[in-house]
Amino acid sequence: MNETLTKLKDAALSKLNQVETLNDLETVRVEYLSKKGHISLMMGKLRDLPNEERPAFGQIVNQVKQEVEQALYEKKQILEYAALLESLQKEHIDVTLPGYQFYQGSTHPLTQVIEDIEDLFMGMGYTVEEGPELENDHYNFEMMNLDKDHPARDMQDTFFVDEQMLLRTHTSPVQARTMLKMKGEPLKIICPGKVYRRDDDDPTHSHQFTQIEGLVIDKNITFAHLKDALLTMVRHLFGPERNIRLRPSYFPFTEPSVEVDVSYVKKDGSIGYIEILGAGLVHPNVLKMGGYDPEVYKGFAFGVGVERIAILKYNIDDIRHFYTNDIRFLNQFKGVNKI
Ligand code: FA5
Repeated sequence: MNETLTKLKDAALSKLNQVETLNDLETVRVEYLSKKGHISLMMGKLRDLPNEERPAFGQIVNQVKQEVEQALYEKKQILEYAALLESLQKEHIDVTLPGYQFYQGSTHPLTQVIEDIEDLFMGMGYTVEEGPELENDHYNFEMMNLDKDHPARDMQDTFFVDEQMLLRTHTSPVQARTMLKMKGEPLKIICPGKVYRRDDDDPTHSHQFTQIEGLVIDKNITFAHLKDALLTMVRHLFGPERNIRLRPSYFPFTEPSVEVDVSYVKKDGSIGYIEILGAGLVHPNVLKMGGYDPEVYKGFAFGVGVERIAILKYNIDDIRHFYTNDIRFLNQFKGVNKI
């Protein structure tokens, strides 16, 4: 019996010695140490032996079992270490390689101007309203006192989707929409957004640009309130040194109406003026259509071109820079305002 056990042990140890993979090691473990393995079967033989032989036999089987288990454990350590080394070599990481660069973006200069103006007016109690870019003729023109055949429509030609729907030519339709929403209550709003016109592109004109509308309706509103709001905005944007110029103008939705120009230094050093907005006191017809009694309520309104503000603020020579997405141009506006 002892001889059988010694052979069994030698065979197990020899197999363990030759094993090269963890899979093969498991096969040997199952063969010798599992429930139906050779060593366990030898344990089973204990029952067949006379009582006096059992302790000695049990001791030897246990010893064989321990030796095989120990050899298996050591082999496992060796194979696992080898596997670890192999995978470390395969997944080798070069910590000296430069890391990925994460570029910090920034908001578009036009967005920066819009947010700056929003902050200013919100601080003065205005709320921000928005309206659709695909607008109904009714709001874009008719509610703004421009009938179907009004000649002033020519100044704001645009793309009509069908008889009734068009790409809005200004942010003024948001005036009409808000008036109807407010149902005759006093209001104080600004409305930023994109607008579209059949204008030929040049350094100060684009077929698509951005406006911010302002509208205040209350009792006792006068032209002085309008002038104060405009001066506050211009001084906030350009500093107290900048001059503005108010020119009498015509808009069907305001009476009287003005256009406002801001001074700037031209490339040759001379002073020029660039128009930034149109404004006026809200026309009684517009108030009436919006649900306000013009005998009780008055209002002022303005529509400012955001690109024109940005052109002046950052000394930009061509409006088209805002749309061509040249990263070298856009990178100059990182952190210009708080972002
Ligand atoms: C209007 O659009 C009126 N709705 C403004 C207004 C609102 C007047 C409320 C009275 C009361 P106007 O067409 O002038 O007005 O445009 C207003 C501003 O938009 C201009 O002063 C200019 O700054 C800008 N603007 C107009 N056309 C263009 C264009 N093609 N490209 C870039 N900016 C433009």
